Order: sequence, then C-alpha cells, then structure tokens
Amino acid sequence: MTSLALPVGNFRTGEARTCDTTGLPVCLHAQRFIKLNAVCAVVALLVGAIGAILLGLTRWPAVHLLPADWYYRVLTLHGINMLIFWIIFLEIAILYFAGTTLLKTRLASTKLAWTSFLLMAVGAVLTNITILQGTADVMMTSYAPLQAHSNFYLGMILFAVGALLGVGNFFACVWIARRDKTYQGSMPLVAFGALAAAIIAVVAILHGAIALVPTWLWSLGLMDAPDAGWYRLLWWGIGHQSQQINVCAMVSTWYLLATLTVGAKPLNQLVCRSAFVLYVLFINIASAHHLLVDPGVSAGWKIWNTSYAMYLAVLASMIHGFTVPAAVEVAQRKKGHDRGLFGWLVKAPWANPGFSAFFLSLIIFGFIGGITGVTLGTQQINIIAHNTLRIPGHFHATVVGGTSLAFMGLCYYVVPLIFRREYAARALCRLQPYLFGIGIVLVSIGMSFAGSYGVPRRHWDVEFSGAPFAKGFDSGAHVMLGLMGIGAVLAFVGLLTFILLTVHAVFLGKRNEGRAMTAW
Ligand code: HEM
Ligand SMILES: [Cu+2]
Repeated sequence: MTSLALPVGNFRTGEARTCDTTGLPVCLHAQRFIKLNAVCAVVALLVGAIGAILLGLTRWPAVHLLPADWYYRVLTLHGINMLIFWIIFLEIAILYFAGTTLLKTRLASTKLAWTSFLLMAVGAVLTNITILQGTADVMMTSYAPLQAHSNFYLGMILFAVGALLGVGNFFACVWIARRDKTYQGSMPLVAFGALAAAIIAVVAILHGAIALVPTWLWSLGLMDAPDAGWYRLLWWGIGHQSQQINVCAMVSTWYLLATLTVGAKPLNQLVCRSAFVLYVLFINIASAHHLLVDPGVSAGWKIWNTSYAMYLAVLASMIHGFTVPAAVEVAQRKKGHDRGLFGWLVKAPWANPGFSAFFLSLIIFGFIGGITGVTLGTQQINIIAHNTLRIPGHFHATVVGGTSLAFMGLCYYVVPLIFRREYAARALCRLQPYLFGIGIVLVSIGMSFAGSYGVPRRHWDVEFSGAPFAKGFDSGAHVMLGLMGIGAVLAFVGLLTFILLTVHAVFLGKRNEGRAMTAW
C-alpha cells in the first residue's frame, strides 16, 4: 500500500487512502458500501438479463417461447430487477462515491449505510421470491385493483426505505463536508448532479410510500382497495420521477467519464448547474404524460402539464446534450486533434470502453430516447401510441441504451479504481459496449416501428392464435418484431459479456494495489 499518509479532507487515521491513479481520497468505509451495492446491482442485472432474452424470444412471434403465465411473470421480474434493483443499487453506490471522494469527506454513518444496504437487499430478495412463486404477476406498475401477495409490496417498501436511508447518508456527507470545509468554492459538478438526483429521489420515494403502503395494507385485508385513478397518479409520482433520478445520475456519469477518459472539463459551470436545477423543478410535472388517456384528470390539466412545463425538463437534457460533447471537443482540440469539424470525434479514444459506452449512451439517449420521448409525451400522439410497443421502444433507448450503458462504462473504471482489480480479456471489453449498443438500438427501433403498426405492449400473443376469427398483423409488423428479436439476442450477448467480464474482474482480476490502473 502506498497510501499510508492520510489524504486531504476530514479523515481519521486508517479511514482513507489516496487513489494511485487519480490522486483523489477514497474513504474506506464508503469503499466497502460502493462495492456491496455494485455487486448487488450486477446480480440484479443478471436476473433481469435472463428475463430480457426470454421476453425478446416470446415477443418475436416466430419463436413465441414462453407460455402465457410465465410471460407475465418474467415481464414482472425483468421490469423490477432492471429498472429498480440494478439501477438503484448502482445509484446508491454512485452517491457514496460522489458524497465522499468528490467532496473529500468521510462517510457520514457506517451504521446507516449497513441499515440501508440490508433493507435494500432483503427487500429485493423478498420481492424476487414472491414473483418467482407466481403470486405477484402484476408487472412493475402493480396497478390496483390487480393484486399481488403482500410480500411483493412489503419487499418493495423495504427496498425503498433502504434507498431513502442511503440518500440520507449522502445528504449527511454533503453537510459534513460543508461544516468541515473539505473543499474550496462550490461543490464539484458531478457531486452537484448527484445532489440533484438525491433531491428528486426524496420526492419520488415519498410518492412511492403514499402509493404502496395503502396497497400493502389492502393486500393484507386491512383496507379497502385504493382508488385506481389515485393509485396511478401517485404511482407515476415515483415511476416517472425515478427516471429523472436516472437521467441525473447518467448525466453526472457522462461528466465523470468525460473527465476520466479524455480529461474534459465542463465549459460553463453556471449553464451545466442550471440544467440540473431545471430537472429538480420541472420533472415532477412531467409525470402527467403517463395519465394522458386517463379519464380522471381534465384535458386542461393534461395539456398544461405535458405541453408547457414538461419541455423545461426536456430543455435540461438538451443543454447537457450540447455541453458534454462540447467539453470533450475542447479537451480533444487542446491535445492537437483539431482537423476539420469532427477530427476531435474521429480521434476520440473509441477503444476505451469507458469512453465508447459513455458516448454511445449520449447518442442513443439523445437521439432515439429524446425524439421518441418528446413525441410520445404529446397528448395527440399519445392517444395513438398508448400501450403499444412504441412505449417500451422509447424507454429501452433511455434507461437501457442511455443509463444502463453509461453505468457499464462507469464500471470499467469502478472495478480498477475501487475494487482495485483489473479487467482481463481487454479486446472483449473494448467490443462489449458496441455489441450491447447496437443490439439495444435494434430492440428499440424494432419495438417502436412494430408499435406504429399497432402491436400492443404487455401482450403474450398478438396473433390471437386459436381465436375463431383470424386476426394478426401484416408482414411489416412481423419484420419489425423480428428486428427486435435479433436485437434482443445481440443485446443479451453484450449484457452477458459485461456481467461475466465484471464478475471475473471483481473476484479473480489481477490486483493493482499500489500502482495506477492499467490505462484503457
Ligand atoms: C438485453 C437487454 C434487454 C432486452 C433484450 C429487453 C427486452 C424487453 C422486452 C422484449 C420487453 C417486453 C415488452 C412487452 O412485451 O411489453 C421488455 C420490457 C421492459 N424492459 Fe427490457 N430489455 C432489456 C434490458 C432492459 C433494461 C437494462 C431495463 C432497465 C434498466 C429494461 C426495462 C424494461 C421495463 C421497465 C420493461 C417493461 C415491463 C412492464 O411492462 O411491466 N430492459 N424488455
Ligand atoms: Cu415518464
């Protein structure tokens, strides 16, 4: 260990080390919880990935793999493990990193971190067991009056409370850092983005509690069924806002990876920070786009929320969509890559999986995710696209091609820097983001266009085989569903490659303690 001297910050003896690559301080308590949460995230990703390939092969009519009951069970399993467990475990890890290393402070409370972690882990296991027992085929949204076994809701509530405690620990780190003046000037941009995510998380989880606690009591027979309209309004208070936590965490990851991979620095702190503030202020309103066909809310309410206010949150993403590549461009030009308009981009480190994952994530999220999102969120279009495959076509470009791919890029740095283990099979690592990126683009495009033909989402058999009157979709829809199926196979292979490479690196990778990580 080279890091016996205590790094700058408010650390006590033996509590921190200096990173041999970046020179940043690493709180050893935080390091443990970053590891624990990241490992759980990857386990959830594996469960979700098995679900992904089963679903892809079921929605491809030529294969139609699963029977009806297992389709809905696996749909529930996939949605929850991917969107909730994989992403939130990793986000808590990001908060511990941003709240300690970037602010040069120690973790506020180890006890709180343990409580948070155990609640999240127990909650995730309980929910997964309940789903696999076949007593919770209610899908991720668990809309009342559809009812699951009470342990399903209990597991989700435990997980959410655990996540809230993790967020609380992060706020405490921010407070300690300010009290001890561990950094000069304003907090670093990546930590600021994490703070925006944490603020939205509190509002989101409170909505989740108001939706799920009465639903849990109802499943125990202690209360009447919650009103279906109110349930949807409140559920999307967590369902949509948590997507903005994901966007904040993803954009922060972009800024971080841009710095780690090409040494980029944000060009204008005020512009970047204001964009994060726009997320905090306007994203709750955008939840209304999930209620556009609901009878309970008025047309005026829908139009105001989705046509005016929502664009202020979209604006924030568009700002980051320009500031992040601009920062990369300036850094690249400074290094002498300044031929023509795009010489800087051509000469970017495309063989570094941290860079390729981050930049592909930016492109997929920005172009496919952004365009589909803004169109689907328009009332007139939503009435046509509602509950078709266009909807999963959109979010597989945002949370999968965007957030999940960016998080994979992050892991290519977290494992060498925090676990201090090296990835093996470097050529495969370099290929992985492309494999996954191309696969998920095909999934997203296939779903979106199949949805334009009217193919519904969450539907086991769109051919209605065995029905007295034959009613299927024409060949155009089938081509698109086939495209989705092929994309699903590619994306699954990309995902499995990532998981195997990462698990291998974490447990068997060559140690790099005492020296800088092997550069990509
Ligand atoms: C190999 C990568 C993936 C493939 C091939 C894939 C494929 C699919 C398919 C075919 C469906 C079913 C759509 C339907 O029948 O309505 C689905 C649903 C879904 N996926 Fe994925 N997916 C992948 C990764 C992910 C990831 C990483 C996330 C989240 C971070 C995610 C989130 C979801 C959600 C939330 C649903 C909707 C569940 C529901 O309707 O209740 N997927 N996915
Ligand atoms: Cu939404």
